[in-house]
Parts: sequence; C-alpha cells; structure tokens
Amino acid sequence: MFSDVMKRRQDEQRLREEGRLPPGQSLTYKFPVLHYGPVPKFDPVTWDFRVFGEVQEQKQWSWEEFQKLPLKQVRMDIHCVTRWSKADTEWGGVSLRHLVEEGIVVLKPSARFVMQHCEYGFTVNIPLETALADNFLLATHLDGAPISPDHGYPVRGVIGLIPGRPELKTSYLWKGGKWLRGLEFMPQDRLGFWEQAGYHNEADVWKEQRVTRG
Ligand SMILES: Nc1nc2c(c(=O)[nH]1)N[C@H]1C(S)=C(S)[C@@H](COP(=O)(O)O)O[C@H]1N2
Ligand SMILES: [Mo]
Repeated sequence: MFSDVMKRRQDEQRLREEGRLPPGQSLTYKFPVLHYGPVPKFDPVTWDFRVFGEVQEQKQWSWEEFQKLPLKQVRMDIHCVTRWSKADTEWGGVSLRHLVEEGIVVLKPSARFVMQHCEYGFTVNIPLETALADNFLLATHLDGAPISPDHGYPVRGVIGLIPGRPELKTSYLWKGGKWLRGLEFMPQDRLGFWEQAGYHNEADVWKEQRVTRG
C-alpha cells in the first residue's frame, strides 16, 4: 500500500541520517529466512554445545546447562547480504565476551579466530575480536520469545549493528550460524561454508564486502 511505502521510505531516511543504514540496503519489517539445507529437529536430550580448540579447558554443555549460563540482552539492527535490513531487533542469549570475563571460558593466547559449528556440519568463521564484541551473541531469544526453528532454534550466532557504537565492526547477518552446536577457537583462520562458496571473508556492511569474486 502507498502509506506502507511512505512509512518505509521515512524510516529508511531516518536510519540513514542516524548512520544506521549501510549502502545498498533497504529496510524490511519482515524477517526473511535464508539458509542452505533443511531445518534440523531439536532434541533436548542429545543436544550439546561444545567449546574446544585453543581453550584451557574444553566444555560440553547440555541444553539444561546451557540455559543456566548468564543471559544478556542486546538491541541491534541486522543487515543481510541479500540487501534487507531490520532495525531494532532485541536479542537475548549468551555473550561470549561475558563468558570469558567471568572465567567460564578461558582462552589460550593462541586463540585468534572462531569457527561456529552448526548442525549438519555447517560452519561460519569470524575473527576472535568479532566474537568477543558486544554485538555478537549466542542468541536463544528474539523480541522476548525463543527463536523460531527456521531462524535457528535453540541457539544461533547473531551479529548486528548497535546504534551509537560505530566503533564496533558490523558484519552481514550470515556471519551468525543458525542451529549452533559449538565454538572452535583457532590459531589461524579457516573459511566457513559460505566463505568457501565465495562470500567475502570480512563481511563488513559499511565496506559492502559481500562477495570475494564479484
Ligand atoms: N546453520 C546455518 N546458519 C546460517 C546459514 C546456513 O545456511 N546454515 N546461512 C547464513 C546466511 S547466508 C544468512 S543470510 C543468515 C540468514 O538468517 P535468517 O534466516 O535468520 O534471516 O543465516 C546464516 N546462518
Ligand atoms: Mo545469506
């Protein structure tokens, strides 16, 4: 409808003025679903979350244990490489930064990159700095409700733009793995699933780092 188009244009204009709409992006009020392969079934009995690689002590949390980790809320705008953006999404979940600060996860000095390991062997790589930033969350909730199955239930990595924090690098949403089952801390970078397929390794939304070979 005409008024919907007008509202979107106004919101886009406002976000642009606030420095919240990266180049080539347009606003949506929906939440599109994008991934490779089927949506996995969740079994709370067999599900676990592993923390391994360059850590002092490996972890293997059951779903019950994972739910007891300290919770954090983060309000972010999310930006998809397919050119839609969604403003003011409220995520709840576990902050890796917080786990490290609390000594729940102790990293070795050699840890420099993180591989997110998801169901079916899907992987996404990010630098440690990105994984430890305030705008990366191991999210279980969106806008107060558990994440829906097609958006990654029960846990997904999510990365977005925190308004007023321009110093934080913002990556496209694909840098958050849905149906996340573990984090591997690595001394060197390795490419994840989409990165091997030609998606840009850095994925900075302001630099429009969408694909490696354009
Ligand atoms: N496990 C898994 N996570 C994934 C993907 C995938 O194929 N498998 N695709 C990524 C891509 S390309 C995008 S754009 C976002 C989309 O997240 P959404 O479906 O919640 O919008 O998920 C990312 N996480
Ligand atoms: Mo994507």
